[in-house]
Amino acid sequence: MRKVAIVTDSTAYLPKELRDQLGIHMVPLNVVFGQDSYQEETDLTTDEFYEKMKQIRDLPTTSQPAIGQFVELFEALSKEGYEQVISIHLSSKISGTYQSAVAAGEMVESIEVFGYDTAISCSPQAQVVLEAVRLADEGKEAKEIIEHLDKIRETLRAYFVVDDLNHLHRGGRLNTAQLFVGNLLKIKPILHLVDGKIVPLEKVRTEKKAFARIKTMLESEVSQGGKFHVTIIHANCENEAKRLIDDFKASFPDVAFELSYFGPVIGTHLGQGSIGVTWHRAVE
Ligand code: MYR
Repeated sequence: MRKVAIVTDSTAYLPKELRDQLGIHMVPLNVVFGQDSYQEETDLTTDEFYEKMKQIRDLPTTSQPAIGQFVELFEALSKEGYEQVISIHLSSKISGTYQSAVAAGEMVESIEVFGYDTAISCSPQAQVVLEAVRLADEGKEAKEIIEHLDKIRETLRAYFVVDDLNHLHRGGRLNTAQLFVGNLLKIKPILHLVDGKIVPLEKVRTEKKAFARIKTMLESEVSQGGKFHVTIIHANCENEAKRLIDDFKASFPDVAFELSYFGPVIGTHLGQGSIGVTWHRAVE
């Protein structure tokens, strides 16, 4: 049995079968429709969420897990015999999930808890989790694993294009000036995360131009060498994402591609039709 337990939150969108197979523990974030609160990936699937979105007028909100959920999990992991936990989360600048995990860790004395802020979310967060599992299975201690995760975090990239910037603004993740410029010029800014916060990277007028620009950024990194893994993430627009994968594959035949999805919590903030292109470079 590994000594270090690996915990993450639902926004890594790691399929349940994979989590079970690899012994990854997941704490869900919540989506709130009026009076009804749902834990994503647990009692609300992504398909159910986008279906519900078609039927409602008042858009949902989201919330981080309660500290008590982390406390309960860390206590259970301690009872199971783990000595350490690495709790890997979405950017602490866009959600209080990481802070909740750290606070819970300080409350549970029987096990050493290390919070890890990926400064990102979704598939790039999942890649960090998978590397942590690999190293934990090799018998590495938490501090050694975290040193390696820091190197991977440096290589994580996430660019995304949304249909409607109002979702991000309404949820407080895009400031009014950024919303104003986007709406005024009817542009489709390429968004990315800088120091864990969402900011526009470049203003382009069409989605086609946005993806062409993202391709040139990938090209400039791939040309420097290394093994790359790209994930295209979609908010209920799978066919478009698949077409984009085919298009990217034609330009990068040696790169590994994967398809993923923006689940309920991230989908609430980005809106249906959003597409992300993320990648990381393998680290020795
Ligand atoms: C909460 O209520 O605590 C969750 C807030 C989540 C905000 C999500 C904002 C969008 C992040 C997009 C990341 C895209 C990475 C590929």
